[in-house]
Amino acid sequence: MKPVVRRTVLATVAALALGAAAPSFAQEIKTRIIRFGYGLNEQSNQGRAAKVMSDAIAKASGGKMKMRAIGAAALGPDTQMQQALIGGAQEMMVGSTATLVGITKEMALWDTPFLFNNTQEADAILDGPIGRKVMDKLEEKGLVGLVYWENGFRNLTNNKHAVTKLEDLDGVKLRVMQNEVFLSSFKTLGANAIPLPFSELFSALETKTVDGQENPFNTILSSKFYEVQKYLSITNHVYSPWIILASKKWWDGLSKDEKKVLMDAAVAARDYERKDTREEGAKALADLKSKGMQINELAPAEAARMRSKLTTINGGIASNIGQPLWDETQAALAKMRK
Ligand code: KDG
Repeated sequence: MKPVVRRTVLATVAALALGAAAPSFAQEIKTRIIRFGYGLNEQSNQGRAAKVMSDAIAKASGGKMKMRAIGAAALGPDTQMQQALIGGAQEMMVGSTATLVGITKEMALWDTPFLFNNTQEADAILDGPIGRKVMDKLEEKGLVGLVYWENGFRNLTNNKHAVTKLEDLDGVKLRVMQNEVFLSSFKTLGANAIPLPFSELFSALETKTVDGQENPFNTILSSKFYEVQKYLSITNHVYSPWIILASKKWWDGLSKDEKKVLMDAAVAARDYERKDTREEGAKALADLKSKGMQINELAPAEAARMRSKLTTINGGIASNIGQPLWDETQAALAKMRK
């Protein structure tokens, strides 16, 4: 070995052995690749926000960090991606908080029917101390929560008939997220609730394995559920958040600067995503009507009946997530509503 090469190798080995930073050229070459999985398609509000986040990371890191946004559940459904993050086989994802309740039971707080009356309440609680407290519970399970995005208020679709009153759900085979609160919510309403991953939902509707489902207008449009669903009944029965997650195994190995790049990009993408979701949501309803869906709103008296029936499960949610967290949330909402 030539003396100059030998000296460089020895210097590198010595520097690394002494814990000194590796020679800068090693850092110049290394680009950090981030696999970011999500379940909706690229044209959805989720896909558009993932692109915004990817661009923000590339810009802020000068190209040293590259987020590959991989949609349409190509990396698996939410639950599979969550496990991949915990094991360190995947770096990041966005998915539903509802599919996290098997990992962190406090996430079920966000499944509470009619918890939020509007997006202002949702933003204030989710982005405030209570949302952060629930998110921090993820760390002991190997996940890091960065921010919440908006999935939105959920509404019913089905192929049997318009849902104009509680009784119309009797016996309807309704797909729900894999989550105890959603299961008990719709069993309470008389539906035959069937838990399925989002990635299997379109084919389950198409093959009539299920009669209906519930999701925000944006998702009903971007996932083309109007092609296999006739009736859309506006219930706004629960506000669903999405959550940006990182693998804790991976996250703990990042530098402070890298973590700041990711957090800043997640926040910027959140603000974009909420604005985009709300603007597109209003248009989506009109689009769904133009695509032939028969749309109805429940009469106030019927909506009130559904609400009082659905909220009978709240006691079970409170004991599951812990009465103090439940009481703190209700008190914060009461204060906002004064
Ligand atoms: O990543 C897609 C799902 O997490 C999300 O859309 C959840 O609303 C959801 C559903 O119905 O599965």
